[in-house]
Amino acid sequence: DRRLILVLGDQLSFNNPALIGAAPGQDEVLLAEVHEEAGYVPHNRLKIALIFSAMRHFASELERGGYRVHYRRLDEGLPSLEEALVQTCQAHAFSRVCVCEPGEFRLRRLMDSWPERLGLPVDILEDSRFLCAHDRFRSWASGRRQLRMEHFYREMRRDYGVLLEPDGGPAGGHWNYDKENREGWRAQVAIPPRRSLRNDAVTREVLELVAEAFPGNPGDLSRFSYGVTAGQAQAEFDWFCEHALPQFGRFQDALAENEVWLFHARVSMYLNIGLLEPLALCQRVEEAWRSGHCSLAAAEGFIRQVLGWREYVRGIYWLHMPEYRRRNALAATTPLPDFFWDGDTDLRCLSQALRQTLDLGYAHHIQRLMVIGNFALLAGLDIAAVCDWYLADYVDAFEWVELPNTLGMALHADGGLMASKPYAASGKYIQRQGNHCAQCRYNPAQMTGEGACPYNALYWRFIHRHQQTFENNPRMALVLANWRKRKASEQDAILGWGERVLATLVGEGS
Ligand code: DLZ
Repeated sequence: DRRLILVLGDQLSFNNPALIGAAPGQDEVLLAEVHEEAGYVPHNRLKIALIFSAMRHFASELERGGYRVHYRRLDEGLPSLEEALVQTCQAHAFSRVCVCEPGEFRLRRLMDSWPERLGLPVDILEDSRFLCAHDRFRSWASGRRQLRMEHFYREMRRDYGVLLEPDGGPAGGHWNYDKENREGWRAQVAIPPRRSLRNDAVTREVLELVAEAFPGNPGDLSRFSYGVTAGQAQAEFDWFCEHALPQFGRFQDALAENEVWLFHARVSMYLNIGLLEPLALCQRVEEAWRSGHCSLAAAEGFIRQVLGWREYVRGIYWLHMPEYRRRNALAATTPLPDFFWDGDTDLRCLSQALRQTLDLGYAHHIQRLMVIGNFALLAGLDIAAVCDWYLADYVDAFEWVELPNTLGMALHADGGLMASKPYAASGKYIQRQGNHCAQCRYNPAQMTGEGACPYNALYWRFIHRHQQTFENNPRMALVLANWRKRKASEQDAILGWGERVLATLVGEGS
């Protein structure tokens, strides 16, 4: 009974359930760089490089662990994972194929036809690297009218005994210290400089391959310095715990001029391809708090993202796909403006967030949610186009995590399933969170006219257009009342300016 174990590019862990219990002398492993996976959206070149280099390094580790590994490189020209399997199964005698379930619905669907095509049984195993199994999420969700992250998160804290008092209550008396995670950036403290990794020969070869094979994709390969092994990823996380975690809590939502990493952990890309595991990170961060190294707000802020939010969005994705992908509750259909591909706009916050996304495949969550996402929401940009852009451009983006975050949270296109109100904000929010505005040509205190921050009029235009939708939403009552209090002439001026701004920025307007 000899099995062929397929390991996907985002499943690079010995704790991959398809590898647990496998027999190195007998079972063999297939990893394949293929055009279908590398091309279903125009991925950022750093994302492709990260995945290919990490795949190649993991293949070496598997060989060191005694496995025979079939590794197929992109320049062999294989079109798809299916074709890679067909060829490997034809050349060698296997009794079955074994794979961990993929993170994307698209690929899960494709796998349905594999047994027939291969003439072999295909075992698809549940991905045990996540902390909330599909059944667990379904039973939590069933019978609930609203699926709020906060309630889910508390159950996960209890399930895993994370940040609890001995009596089972939350550490420090509160479940959530979000209010202490929102300080704006005024350069209050020094940001520790990141160590930059030296790319080894394997990575350098991958960088050359990617440059050649994907000349038109975004991504500045000369700035590639991500970890590509579990050891390097762990070293980066250790660095974060030591140097950045103590300030992470305060500045989780901060927007800082010309600062890419701030105090962020920079581990989502490693978690999402299997180089790090979520529970170990949470336990290490809890330990940092218990030993007095960081505040409870910092530790809880990190753990909320990993144990709460990350598992929650995955649950939402699998509960509602494939229908979720087609939702467009606010009827947003405006095509993406060109500056989404070059960052060339004079809105300073937006330009910086877009440029670093395009160059490095990274922006932190407030840039993604409140700068780029907020702009897309207010401008009514086409949901599917925005979602594909996020999926392609972030090094940590796979659809299970990207789609709920973009479509549900940032764009409010799921009709409020995830978020009880839209994350819409004017320029005032962006000003409060950071120091972009001081050097921007637009003024967040001005509503209309040439110098006015475009987020302002776009914000009120958005509120005006969707009044009916939010009429009975108690969390929107104050905003709606504020809008309606304004004189008709004032409203007209703001709306008129909003249309002009939109026409200038995205080449449209109604
Ligand atoms: C994202 C990606 C890319 C760019 N290339 C490959 C590849 O060549 N081979 C592979 O096995 N996986 C790749 N991946 C990751 C897959 O797209 C990912 O496993 C699915 O989207 C499911 O999450």
